[in-house]
Amino acid sequence: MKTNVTDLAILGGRPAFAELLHVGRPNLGDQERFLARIGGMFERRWLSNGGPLLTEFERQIAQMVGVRHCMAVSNATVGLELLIRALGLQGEVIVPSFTFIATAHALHSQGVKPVFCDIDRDTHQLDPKCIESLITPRTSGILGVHLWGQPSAVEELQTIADRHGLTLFFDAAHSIASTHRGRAIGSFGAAEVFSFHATKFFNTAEGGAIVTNDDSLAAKIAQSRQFGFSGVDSVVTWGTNAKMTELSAALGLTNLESIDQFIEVNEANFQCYKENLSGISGVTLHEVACESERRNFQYVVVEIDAAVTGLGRDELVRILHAENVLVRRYFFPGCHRMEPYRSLMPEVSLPVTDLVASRVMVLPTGTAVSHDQIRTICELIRFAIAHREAIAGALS
Ligand code: T4K
Repeated sequence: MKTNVTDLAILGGRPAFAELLHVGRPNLGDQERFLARIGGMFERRWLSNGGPLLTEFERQIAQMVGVRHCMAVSNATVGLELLIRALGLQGEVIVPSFTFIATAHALHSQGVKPVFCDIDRDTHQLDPKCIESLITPRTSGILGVHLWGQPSAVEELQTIADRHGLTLFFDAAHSIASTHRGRAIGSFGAAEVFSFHATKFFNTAEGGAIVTNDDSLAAKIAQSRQFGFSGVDSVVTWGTNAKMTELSAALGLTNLESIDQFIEVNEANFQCYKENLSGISGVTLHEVACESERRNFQYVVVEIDAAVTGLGRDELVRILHAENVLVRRYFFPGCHRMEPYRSLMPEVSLPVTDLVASRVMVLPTGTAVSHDQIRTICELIRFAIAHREAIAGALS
């Protein structure tokens, strides 16, 4: 039997939402200002290949991050691929498995083996203690992921990379506008890659950017994102088409004007969840360490301990989906349990990743979600756990 709004209502729960509540509903800036930019684009008839909107967008991102170079790209996955190639990485690169599959695929597509490493139980970031035992003569780099918009253990990773002559670089897909020790994420390692996908709190519909202080790396990437051209008819290197359009840059410039407001909304949403989830045993909000640091509060992440709640994460996800709350199980089950890696490396064992991936649930946030809706989501979670026996019967 399907548990739905009516079932919870019969049990005395509050009927939930008529509309779907998503994780990853886009935040959007001022529509008039976006249309004005698009008006200029129509007049110029310049749509891609390095137009004025793109140039200005790259300038503003570089300035915000405090780096010399920003190369906007069509998405972060291709940005990672370009960067891996431009860094000349070969053999093996150590990377967390607890990340979106694109991180691993970017390495694999460039002929580099992702060597999956476990994460820290508390931070969910790559665990520096697990890295050195994975280093072999074939290891060329470490790819950290600043998961959930929070920093990796940057200093520890850099120390290990330096000690073994490895290149450290970062997947910063979640992390624009967050800082670490007062420095913007984007300015660490050899280079970092942001995602500006629609589901990110700051978006350009599709898009991303590679940011670095390395002049020669930036020059290589600028060429390789445009087929390897240097000038009009001279191709000097391998390349692909990874260009961001003027349309995306127009959205990026518009959304940049509202980025502080998006963060304020996200932070207030996080606090609202914190208040309303407090006291539910077995439901732990993943804390955002933000003392004297800036955080974008992009994701609201909870861990469900089924031994305490009596209701597993997956059951809770089913119940919330039935109530139109489309929570997500990011990043279940971990890249090492997805193809082609599961078949290529069946021996990989990552106990902390497995544990965290089996417990994590990501809740809706952003400007499309109201505090009333958040309170109702928390009420649903509380109610489902309190009535777990009746609900478990209905689910079976
Ligand atoms: N590295 C990391 C660590 C990443 O998390 C990602 C991407 C990447 C690299 C690669 O970045 P990109 O190449 O994408 O720039 C979504 C995003 O597509 C993906 O960008 C993101 N991470 C990942 C965490 O989430 P899905 O498969 O969950 O997307 P989807 O289509 O299920 O959308 C999620 C929810 O958002 C849906 O419930 C509907 C809602 N939505 C989505 C879109 C596109 C909207 O309301 N409006 C929209 O326009 O991957």
